Amino acid sequence: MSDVDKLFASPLAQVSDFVFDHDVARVFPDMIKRSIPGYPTIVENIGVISAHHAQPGTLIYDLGCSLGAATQSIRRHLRQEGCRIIGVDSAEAMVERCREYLSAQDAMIEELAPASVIHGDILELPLEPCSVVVLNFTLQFIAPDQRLELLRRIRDALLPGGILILSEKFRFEQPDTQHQLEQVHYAFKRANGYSDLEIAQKRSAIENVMLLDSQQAHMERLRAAGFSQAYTWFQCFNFGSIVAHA
Ligand code: GEK
Repeated sequence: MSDVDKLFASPLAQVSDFVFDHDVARVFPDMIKRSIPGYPTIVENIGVISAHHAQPGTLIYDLGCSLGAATQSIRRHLRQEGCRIIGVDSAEAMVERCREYLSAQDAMIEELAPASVIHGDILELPLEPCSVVVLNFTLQFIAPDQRLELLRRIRDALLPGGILILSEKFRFEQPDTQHQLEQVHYAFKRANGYSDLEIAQKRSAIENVMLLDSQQAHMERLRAAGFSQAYTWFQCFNFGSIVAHA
């Protein structure tokens, strides 16, 4: 169902800012697996962590769901009765394909928790009371000055005992650490078949649209948003995932 990512393989006269369009949606599963170290582990364990914390009869949100990888994982692991999952994404191309993937999952496995996908902006979507919210590599695409407000709204929507799972690419304050982890990330991409040209062109395309925070900045913002506890449960190179408790 997914093609091999060759979007940046040929020299481009001008590298435009990265957008989540039909071309990206077509190659997305291949692109994200070959670009984010630990992505399959993170996605699988978002299912485990969500199933551990989900409360019966409540909502679970997957914000910036793309093709619904996290939603599918949650559905595979969830055992609680009466939960419903809502995926949200602002890219129409992603939403269309996500619905197809979820229908395919429904056709293969019986009695999964119902999941639906909303085409919309998570900055404008009113959030209903929920027990789990997932932001799997989405917050880094939100304008920095909107991030705290979004986290506050998520915190306010979470029921007592609820959690947010926040995965991000991290920036490191220490220039040496930043350099070393960036280099090893490029080595990971080369090991997955990306050329130096692809790596350089993708980097130019994404640098204006994906603005990174340090782990410390994330922790401070989560605290400011009202979360009582937050910890990193996974890290591979400069990518990681945090659980924050309401
Ligand atoms: C996964 N979570 O595979 N509102 C809604 N969606 C948005 C917004 C917004 N304001 N801004 C960006 N997006 C997924 C991967 S990808 C990460 C998430 C990546 C969406 C955007 O359209 C894209 O689908 C997603 O956030 C980010 O588990 O490509 O590195």
